Amino acid sequence: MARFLVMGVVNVTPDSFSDGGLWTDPAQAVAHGLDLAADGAQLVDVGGESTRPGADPVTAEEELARVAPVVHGLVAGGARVSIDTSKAEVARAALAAGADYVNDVAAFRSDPDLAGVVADAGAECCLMHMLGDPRTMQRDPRYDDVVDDVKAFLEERLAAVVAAGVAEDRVHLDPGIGFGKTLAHNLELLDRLDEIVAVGRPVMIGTSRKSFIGKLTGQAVAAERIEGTIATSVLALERGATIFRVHDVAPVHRALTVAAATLRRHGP
Ligand code: PMM
Repeated sequence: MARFLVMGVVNVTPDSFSDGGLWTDPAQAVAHGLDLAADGAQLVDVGGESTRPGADPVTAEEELARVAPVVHGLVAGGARVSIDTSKAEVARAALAAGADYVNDVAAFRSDPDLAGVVADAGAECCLMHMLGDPRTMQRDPRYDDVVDDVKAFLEERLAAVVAAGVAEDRVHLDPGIGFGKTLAHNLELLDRLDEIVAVGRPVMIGTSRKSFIGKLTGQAVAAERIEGTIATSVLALERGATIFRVHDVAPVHRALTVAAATLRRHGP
């Protein structure tokens, strides 16, 4: 892989925590995604189900109705598209429409057919750690050792999807910042991210605008948490992460470009 890859976020949901309701019109969502691609996003991640704490699930029909026109429009516009879903039916339709990456916050646990869909398409995928589900995950999350526990989970899920037919070299791993984690858990995962990188697969990190940044800075408005997004992304790059899922693609891409040029192992 190149030095790093920025994944731009387009949530086609009424209720995502930082951009919910902004991109429910498909034409506007497509235009926004193409803007993110022009800003440096090599992948545009399209999501039709909110995963914010407390969110209720949606049906596959509803999710597909939200994302299908956006995936089609982005592919037609020349963008590389990722589908953010836990459902095989949604992933199958998105891959058929030209997406080639499946980003699942449930790490292929919630739909037994998802691994087969990804394997058949030869798509890349991301397995993310989450404790519980979005409705319950922020209720007093506990770990023996958050990094050891997340790492063991990701190793188990990697083995499971490979056993289900997905080629290991198509799989990326994500510790799931904010998904069943306290502020202290998130900071420890970021600080010790090299231990997740040591599993041996490319690591994705998603700190963009998340509430732990607001807890540190006092910023209540998610869209204003850009400096914290940049600080944590640069730190994660230094620890070995290579894929960055963010809303504010242009500033994060510029920051990572400078940081990567500075780190000897990433080269000029
Ligand atoms: N975060 C969100 C949604 N999907 N996927 C991965 N792989 N990693 C993340 O950290 C992640 C994700 C929640 O953020 P959003 O509501 O702004 O999309």
